[in-house]
Amino acid sequence: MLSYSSYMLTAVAALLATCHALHECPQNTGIPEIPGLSERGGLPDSLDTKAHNVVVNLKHRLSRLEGVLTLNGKIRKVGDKIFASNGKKVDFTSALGSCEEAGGTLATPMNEEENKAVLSIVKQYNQYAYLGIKEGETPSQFKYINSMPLTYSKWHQYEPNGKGTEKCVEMYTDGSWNDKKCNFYRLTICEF
Ligand code: MMA
Ligand code: CA
Repeated sequence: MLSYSSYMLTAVAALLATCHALHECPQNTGIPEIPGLSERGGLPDSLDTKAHNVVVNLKHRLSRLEGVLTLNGKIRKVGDKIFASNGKKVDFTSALGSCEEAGGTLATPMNEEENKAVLSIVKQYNQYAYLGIKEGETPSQFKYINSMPLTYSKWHQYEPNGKGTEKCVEMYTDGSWNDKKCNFYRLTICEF
């Protein structure tokens, strides 16, 4: 979790590109200011501190919300990604549809750290989950949903073995992957 002072640093950095350029500087946002960060906040006159203060407060507020969701086991944050599940077991197409409807996509671990974050949700529900990976036209060539080739994989021993007959990918409860037919009921895990 980021410290308060790192929010301030991040926010001050963000001050360099703000509402003046957009000609959309709010007069009164109704959002309480952070104590000590007053209207001018000791920043250069050229910067619109009020708009900047809005950025600081929104970032602080978002991080508190993320803290609650993390504490309650509702989300996993890894870098800029957030993984979450609705707890529902559905086929691949439905799972992808639910994720996209919520503004995300199916969980697609791109490295060991992300794979572990998805695994922790698989373990939380004790259910295998479909990943955002599908087999291309060439058998055994798996790709991301956006058609780009895989840059990371965690195949179980002897997988993938479907050779064109198992076009989806599930995560087992040890974090390893298996190519699998797409019409099973698997836990929906999305990334945002
Ligand atoms: C099932 C199915 C396959 C998987 C094998 C592993 C029998 O088929 O889940 O995708 O590769 O089990 O034994
Ligand atoms: Ca398989």
